[in-house]
Amino acid sequence: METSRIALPIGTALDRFIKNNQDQFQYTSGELSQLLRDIALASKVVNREINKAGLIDIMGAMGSQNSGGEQQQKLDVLANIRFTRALSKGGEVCALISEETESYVDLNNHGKYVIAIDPLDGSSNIDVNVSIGTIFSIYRRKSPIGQAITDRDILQKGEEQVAAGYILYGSSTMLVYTTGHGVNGFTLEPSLGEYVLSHPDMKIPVDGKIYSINEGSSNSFSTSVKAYLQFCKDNGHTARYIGSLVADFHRNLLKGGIYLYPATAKDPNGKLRLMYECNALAFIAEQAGGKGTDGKERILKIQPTSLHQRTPFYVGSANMVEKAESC
Ligand code: P6P
Repeated sequence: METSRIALPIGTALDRFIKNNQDQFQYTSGELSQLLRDIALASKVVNREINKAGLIDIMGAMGSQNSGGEQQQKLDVLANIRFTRALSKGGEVCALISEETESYVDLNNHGKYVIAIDPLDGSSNIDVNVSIGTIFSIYRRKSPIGQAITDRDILQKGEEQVAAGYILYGSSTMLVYTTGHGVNGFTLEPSLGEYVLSHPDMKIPVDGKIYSINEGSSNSFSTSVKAYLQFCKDNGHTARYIGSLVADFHRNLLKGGIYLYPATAKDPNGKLRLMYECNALAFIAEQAGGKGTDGKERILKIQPTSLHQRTPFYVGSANMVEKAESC
């Protein structure tokens, strides 16, 4: 007997979700849709290249360095080109801050938004097939539209973000973002090329048993960081560290946990970047009920003084971040 196949509902596509929630975005209706659509499109292109990394000549280093003197991988440069093109075509962005470029890129004086992006974080993991990610923050420009971009547009505190998110190129490709009204996760359905709502209203557990830190640097950790790590070990916590920020952050967001990148001898101000790594993830963490600090104050309260400045970063379950701060 013919059994009828039950067609599973496709679920809410990203475009539909944005339109359904447009009223939450305080600016004129189409802009956020356009921005997120541009980012989603670029991520699909990058995702396709990443999935072929072993087969075409885009693995390995470019032989050039980025703003922080780190070796650029070929995919770093490609991802930066893809996101820059997508965001300039949309016309909504006046300036782009990227890990891959020394200064900000002036895109369109009539654009209303400034975007800070790490096009491909953890890219050194590409060659060993470990998950990597894109991290982005969206700000509203401060200067009048049509005028030249100023530092007031560029060096904004994390609390000024109007939206933020990440794409995780992992066992599945996910886009997770917030506009300040909670956090929602979308999974790419490759056969359709659509991001579909898979993790509505994401909340990070208030406590957890996972701590993520590179203990290879522990000789230079402060006594307070060492004390917190000892607390974790005395309380049977599990160490999980992939060495790819977005992957570590995403796991801890779902399961509860804390990611720490404190000051070390090699990186006395921490390794991670305020503008295009920490601000976005701290915003998402807080929107999901967690915390993001530099060990003393909220990341989102830090006034940036330079595009590529680094900061110590403690992010994840609220109770775990508070405990780490209290050590
Ligand atoms: P370490 C990747 O280079 C990165 O920026 C993050 O994705 C990752 O969490 C961290 O640095 C790893 O740094 O010093 O532990 O190798």
